[in-house]
Amino acid sequence: MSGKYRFSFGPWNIHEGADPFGPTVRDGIEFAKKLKMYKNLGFDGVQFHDDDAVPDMDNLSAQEIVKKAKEVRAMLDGEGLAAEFVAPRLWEDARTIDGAYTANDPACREYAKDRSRRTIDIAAALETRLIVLWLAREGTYIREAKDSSVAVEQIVEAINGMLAYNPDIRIAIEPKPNEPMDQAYIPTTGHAIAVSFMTDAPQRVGVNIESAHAILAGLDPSDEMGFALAYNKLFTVHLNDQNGLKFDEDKSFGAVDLRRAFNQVRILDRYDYGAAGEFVGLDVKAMRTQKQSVATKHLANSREIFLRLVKVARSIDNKTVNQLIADRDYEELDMLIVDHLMGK
Ligand code: GLO
Ligand code: MG
Repeated sequence: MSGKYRFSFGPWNIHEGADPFGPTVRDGIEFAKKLKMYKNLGFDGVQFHDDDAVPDMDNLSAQEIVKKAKEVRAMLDGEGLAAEFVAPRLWEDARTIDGAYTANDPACREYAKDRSRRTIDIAAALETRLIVLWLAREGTYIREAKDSSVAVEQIVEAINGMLAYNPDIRIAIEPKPNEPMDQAYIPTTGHAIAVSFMTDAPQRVGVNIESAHAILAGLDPSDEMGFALAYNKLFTVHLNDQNGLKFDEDKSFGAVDLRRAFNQVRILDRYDYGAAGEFVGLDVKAMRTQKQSVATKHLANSREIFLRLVKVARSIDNKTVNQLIADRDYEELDMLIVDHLMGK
């Protein structure tokens, strides 16, 4: 059973612990060393930002970028790892201060589109077809700064450009309602799926649902997943956990609300998530307090919690569940689920 799911995380999920109020608390680990940690932790897939694969790419030619990315492909081969996706990092350069595809300055929008084409080249060199778009700065700090209707057209136009640039790629939009922006233009799964239908190839545009992002939008992650599954658009997931409405915490999966995690696992397992090659992706951060030697436990623990919840989900007495649903005795169903989660 545990063989059925393949797990992935990004190199940024092993990090030095800096936050907006304090510096790093752990040493950096070089990329090649991080790659060596994947298999030991039980992971088969690597999620990439474009510049995780090709650092300093804005100062390299398109040919140089592909050459570097091919070197990374060889490193992955050496470790027996797959590249799950590549995401353009469109939130750090000075040209993305006011947004990337929705920047008010056309030259900045052009930079974002060009950078996205380089990301696609990197994905091809790493032998993955999946591009993740976390639209970090596509939104506003004040309502009057941009036109929210034009912004949607600009996002669709950028996506169409990417789809045309390489007919093999698929794009998973990762919605998030806020942070770094006050208000993001594509805050939820519903928005992302609606955008997909405005593009030239809707079947190639889906979503990456992050548990914490759904929670920040006041929504239940498992229902968001169900919605995407109904549209055949759940291209990948970013599982983690989140303690209420505050900054994006990226806690270990299931660490805050086990029942909420259980329901995510239950719907993924019920709909055979992974059967079409999807990875169970994590986007989790170690606590700042964690010492260097144990700063990967959040990854191993999240995976372990997922696999244990698969067992829990599969061992539920569905006959009784169905009877209680038929009887509309949801109090008893509630108790049955809680009992089951408590090991009874
Ligand atoms: C931040 C996002 C971020 C993305 C990553 C891949 O809130 O979750 O971690 O998932 O940059 O695009
Ligand atoms: Mg994420």
